[in-house]
Parts: sequence; structure tokens; C-alpha cells
Amino acid sequence: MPETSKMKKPDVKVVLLGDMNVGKTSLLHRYTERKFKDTISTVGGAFFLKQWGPYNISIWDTAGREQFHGLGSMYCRGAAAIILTYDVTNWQSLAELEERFLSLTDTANHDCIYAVVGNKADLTDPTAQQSQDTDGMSEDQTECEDRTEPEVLSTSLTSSASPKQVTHEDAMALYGRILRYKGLEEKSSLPAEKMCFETSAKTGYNVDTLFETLFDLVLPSILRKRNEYQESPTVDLEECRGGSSKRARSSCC
Ligand SMILES: Nc1nc2c(ncn2[C@@H]2O[C@H](COP(=O)(O)OP(=O)(O)OP(=O)(O)O)[C@@H](O)[C@H]2O)c(=O)[nH]1
Ligand SMILES: [Mg+2]
Repeated sequence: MPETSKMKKPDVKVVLLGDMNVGKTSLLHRYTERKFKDTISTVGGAFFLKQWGPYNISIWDTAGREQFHGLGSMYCRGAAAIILTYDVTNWQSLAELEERFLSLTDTANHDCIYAVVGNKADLTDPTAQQSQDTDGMSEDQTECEDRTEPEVLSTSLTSSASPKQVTHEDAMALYGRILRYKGLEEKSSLPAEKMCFETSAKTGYNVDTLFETLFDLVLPSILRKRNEYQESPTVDLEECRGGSSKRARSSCC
């Protein structure tokens, strides 16, 4: 598995969007630190840089609170992938994605990839209660492919269960509406089954799958950006200065 990078220039940008309290920061913590930690409501936004193969991917965590709404489209500018996050136990958090957050994605890349993610699945789904990570693992251990056996968290589903207010089908229907909003054809786009996830930042359920599926999908966008950069006209400073050896050579021949 690729290692977390030191600060380098990002090749591509992935953005977490969604209402306050849905678990955006917790998802990022779970993925980057293999932990479920206490969080405080995000102010503005922050990013984490992840090395994925030879590439650097910035993952932006944004604030869901209404007062920071104006910043959302700025964070989405040039994004290659956007994770539209809701809470499976809160219907309104799904509705907000369409009413409040979808328009913020207008500044993203024209070929931006969208994922619709229902977090807190541990509250509704026994499978998602299986711990996928062992909290407090060292950085080296987390990179190890040979993971420890999943353990069932001590809280039983019945004691912590909340009613599931958003089904996977509701999320897939929203994904279809996102494609229509973007003017994209369903048959030539990534399918809803692949782009709608249910996760738990608490147990780690599906969290690696979510991020790593997106990282693989944004690779073509990185390559295209690099090609465009290479093909763009460049100014040869030596030529501009005149009298350079290169210029002299070419005028001789
Ligand atoms: N049971 C459960 N609780 C979660 C999960 N993810 C987050 N939470 C809890 O939900 C609350 C909000 O989590 P945050 O990660 O701060 O939410 P956020 O979306 O970043 O919120 P803002 O920064 O305000 O936009 C915290 O109390 C978390 O502990 C999860 O997967 N399962
Ligand atoms: Mg947050």
C-alpha cells in the first residue's frame, strides 16, 4: 500500500462535502490515521496529502456548517473527485446534498467523479459493526497488508441501533439526479452501484475501499493534466535573451 507523503505539490484534488455532523472529518481521520477520534466541528477547511503510487493526492475536508457555505465552491475548484457525504440515520442530510451542496460542485473539473457516501453505517448495519482496523496501530503496522482479524465492537447493534432513514436505493437515485444535473448520460458514466458507498468512520467499514476506489479513478485525470502541461507552449528564456549559444548555433546552420 502506498505510504503517506511528506508535503509535496498535489497532482489532484479530492473533496469531502456534506452537512455538519455527517462524519467527514472522522472519515478522513479513519483513513489517514486508522483511528476514530473525537472531533470538533470543522472551521473552513483543511487538507491531507496522500501519496498514491507516484502521485500526490490532496484530500480536502470542508466545514458542513451553514456559516461556511460560501467557501464550498472555492474548495471544489478544480476537484477531480467529490465525496458527497450524508448520515444514513438522517434523511435531511441526504436532502441537503441536493439542495445545498450540489451547486457548489459547479467549479469542479468538467470530468469530476462523484461518490455518494452514507456514513455511520455501524448504527444500522450489523456488518458495518465489524471493526476493520485496530485503533492505535503504529504507522508501519497500518501499511501492513496482513491485517488482524476483524473483531465485533463491544457495543451490540441493538443497544446503539438507530433507524436507517436513507436506503442504498435512495442514495443511488440521488446519484442518478447528480448525473442529470451535470448533463451526463447514465450509460456512459460510472455506475451508481460502484459510486454509492455506505461507510463507518467508527469501525473503518468500507473506508479504505471508498478512498482507494476514487484514487484509482482519478489517475487518468492526473495523466491528462500532465500531458496538457507538457504540450502547452513554453518560453525558452535562453532564446529570449538573444545571443545565447543555442541561438548562435541555430543561426550559424
Ligand atoms: N456512530 C458513528 N458516529 C460517527 C461516525 N462518524 C462520525 N461520527 C460522529 O459524528 C459526529 C460528527 O463527526 P464529524 O466527523 O466531526 O462530522 P463532520 O461532517 O466533519 O462535521 P462538520 O465538521 O461540522 O461539517 C461526531 O460525534 C463523531 O464521533 C460513524 O461512522 N459512526
Ligand atoms: Mg468536520
